[in-house]
Amino acid sequence: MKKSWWKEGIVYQIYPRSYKDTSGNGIGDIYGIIEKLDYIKSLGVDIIWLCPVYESPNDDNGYDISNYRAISEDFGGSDAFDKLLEGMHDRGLKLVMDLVLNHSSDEHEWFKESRKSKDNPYRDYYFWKPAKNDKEPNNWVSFFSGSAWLKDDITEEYFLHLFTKKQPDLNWENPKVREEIHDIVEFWCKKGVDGFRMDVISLISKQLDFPDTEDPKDYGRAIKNYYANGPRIHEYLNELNKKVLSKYDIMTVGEGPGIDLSNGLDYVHEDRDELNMIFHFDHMFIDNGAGGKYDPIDVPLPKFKKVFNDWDEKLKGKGWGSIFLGNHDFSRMVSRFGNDNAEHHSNSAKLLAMLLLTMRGTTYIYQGDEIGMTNVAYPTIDYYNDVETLGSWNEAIKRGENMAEFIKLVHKQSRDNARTPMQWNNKINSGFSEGKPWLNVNQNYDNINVERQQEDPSSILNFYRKMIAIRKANNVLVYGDYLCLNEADENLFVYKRWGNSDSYIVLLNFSNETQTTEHVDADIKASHLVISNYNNNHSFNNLRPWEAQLRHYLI
Ligand code: ISL
Repeated sequence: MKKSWWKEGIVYQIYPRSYKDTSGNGIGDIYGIIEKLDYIKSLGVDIIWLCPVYESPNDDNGYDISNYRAISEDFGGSDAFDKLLEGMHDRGLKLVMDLVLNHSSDEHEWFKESRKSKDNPYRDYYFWKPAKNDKEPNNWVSFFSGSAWLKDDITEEYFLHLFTKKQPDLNWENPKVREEIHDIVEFWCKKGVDGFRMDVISLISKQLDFPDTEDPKDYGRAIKNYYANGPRIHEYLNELNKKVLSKYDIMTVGEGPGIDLSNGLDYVHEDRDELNMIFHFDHMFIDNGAGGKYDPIDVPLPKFKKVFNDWDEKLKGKGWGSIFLGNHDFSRMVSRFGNDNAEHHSNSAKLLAMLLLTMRGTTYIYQGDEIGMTNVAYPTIDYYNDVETLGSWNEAIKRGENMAEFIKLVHKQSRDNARTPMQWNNKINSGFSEGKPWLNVNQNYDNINVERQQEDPSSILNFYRKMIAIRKANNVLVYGDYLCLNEADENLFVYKRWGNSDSYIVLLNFSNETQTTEHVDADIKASHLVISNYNNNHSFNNLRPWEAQLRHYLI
């Protein structure tokens, strides 16, 4: 495949609200990121994906933008941003901005105009519909509970909002909207940013007859069949690429709810000039039961492996993948896919790091995962901030659920698990802020923090550094072929990566018990150990709980 910096690069994702507060107002800011640039560089990563920092009323923590060209004063304004970009480029780090183009804030000038009257020139910037039989125009449910339509008093029509009611969906059918969007993207390209993560880009083209879904409660299906992959999606992406993106050396990664194996390649095929990469969610929604996220089911390891195997097979030689196990919208990866009990915490976090850094596709590391930050369990709902969590909580009350049980689901599934402040040290508020943090710090910061792990050569943090250095030094781990050697095995994930002259074998024990590898058909005997998460006795026959080995041999 064609080589490029964004295939070889390793991405570190920052949720700025929770990274580092320098002003004392309890909200992380851009100066905080600047303060930590040397730390970020020391990880060995190449690219920072910065979650939204634009002006926003923060109904959804920045994913509701009221001015696409201005940086929020809460985060330090545009001076801070310019300094950040300069500080990053000085260190050879690239910046990927988060762009939210499916919807704006209802406080954006366009929407303020749009609501005013049916003949306002901005009316068609959004989707307005009259009532149908005195009710909403259709039965669509928003991502955050309740109808996706809200009636506005001024004109008594409904507007579409697939997310909160303060996030009206933009009407990409309107060429003026697309022109505005092209200008915004060009504005940031000219500023010198190096790429974009495009929020819910799979949703930008709508089915204009807005058909009812068969079953609004079957949410996954509604997203796939009704909200995502609309009729003009590829035309819009192609146009954006042609008019703006192709003129710059930048990377793009589209967030893709509703994208699956049947259509994923259409977004990233190298001949199609649309996006470089997408985030699909096949492994992230894998534990959603019939009732969705708050109805979780157990996931056998083969099902998890199959997602990686199938996607690699689908994309290989034609498009490029994104490898991630967590972000600001999901539980902490070690609590979810590893084991965050004291005994297994460190090894399982390192095992997941090895997975992230040995798969084919660009690696994305979410802030705090490099020290194994875990889920949080606040005692009551009052501690939670996330609009999705609160919406689901209110729906559960309406359904008459047992809320003492439901809080346990919130502990497991809330997006706030990933949004607790970064744990820098064991001082007040984990070194995140001198003020009251906007979201409470996870109380395990005494034990899990950057400062402590810096000094410990066998820490999770230092394991990340080593794994990153290994990947960066060995392009076989980037471009080499991939094959899973044991898809059916319930406990072990074993795969190889190989090039013309050498090969790696990755052995991962996803269980709390020792497992034998004797039944795995692999050339393990001739290999030597490159790195492991255990310090001693590296038998390849028996893998201890959560043991991870990267092995190498010449072909
Ligand atoms: O968070 C989710 C599940 O709990 C997802 O359904 C998520 O809402 C979806 O992947 C879209 O996420 C993106 O757009 C949202 C924003 O709230 C998320 O933070 C963002 O990543 C709306 O802009």
